[in-house]
Amino acid sequence: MSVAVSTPPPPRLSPDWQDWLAGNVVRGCSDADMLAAMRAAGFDEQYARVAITVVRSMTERVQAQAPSMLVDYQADPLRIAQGNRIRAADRDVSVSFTRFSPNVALFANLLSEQECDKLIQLSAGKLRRSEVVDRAGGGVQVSGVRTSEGTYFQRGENAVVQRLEQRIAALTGIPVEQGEPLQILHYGVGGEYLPHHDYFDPADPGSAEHLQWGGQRIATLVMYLNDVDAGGQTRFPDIDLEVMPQRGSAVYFEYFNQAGEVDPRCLHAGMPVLRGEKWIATKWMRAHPYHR
Ligand SMILES: O=C(O)CCC(=O)C(=O)O
Repeated sequence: MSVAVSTPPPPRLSPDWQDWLAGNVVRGCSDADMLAAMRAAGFDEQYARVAITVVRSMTERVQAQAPSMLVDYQADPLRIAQGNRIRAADRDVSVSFTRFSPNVALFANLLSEQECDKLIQLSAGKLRRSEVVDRAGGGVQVSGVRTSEGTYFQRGENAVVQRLEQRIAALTGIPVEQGEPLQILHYGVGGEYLPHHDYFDPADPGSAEHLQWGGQRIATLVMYLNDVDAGGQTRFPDIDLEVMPQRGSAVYFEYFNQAGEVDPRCLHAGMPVLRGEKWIATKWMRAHPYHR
């Protein structure tokens, strides 16, 4: 009688490692470099070789089938400058954490206290109810989805804005010209921004109008201008992440996966302010120079 031998199933490559491999393939990394990194992380050599071959062939097939998605915008694993402490134009900025797919980074001291105060002071007299994109008709409209008030500064409008824009460009690698005007937002108690995406959904009829001024949005930087006593965190429900507003810090996130498609998991919300008030500055960045 023959003996039944049960072979254990091979271990699965985790989604994070799959994304890591796919991202490196898209960036043109060699198999040898990826193999060395996987070996250093403790993978068996034979297993790593097979994983690299499989992910490379799948990624290259997707790239070949979707060239139009890749032409307009080529996503990188994370665009920000490398290092735990980054010289961003005139200021050293600390990176508190990063995560990938979707890509998110938290910066600890992007703005000085004086800069935060200055932006609030320059905005305080000219706030108007915030608006959201009209997804059906184009343009913008007031909506219960977003109950803040805000104002804008054009690119380079004053010295503090100019300085900040240079800093953001140095940090993210996204040129100043691709930035939309800096938005300053104020939320009172109960003020919130319900879960939303910052990119323009290609399926929405209203998106075409917005896309003509610099193409798709690719990334957001939310800068916290004050400490909030309770609530007001920026929440990413699909990745279980909440960032507490702390004066001078900022959360940066990108919307594309490594195949160049929008990644809906960058869904985010400004949670209701429970006590105190919340001031932020938001920079939305485009795939191409923004002109309007
Ligand atoms: O208020 C926040 O924390 C988030 C702001 C936001 O979602 C945005 O400006 O797109």
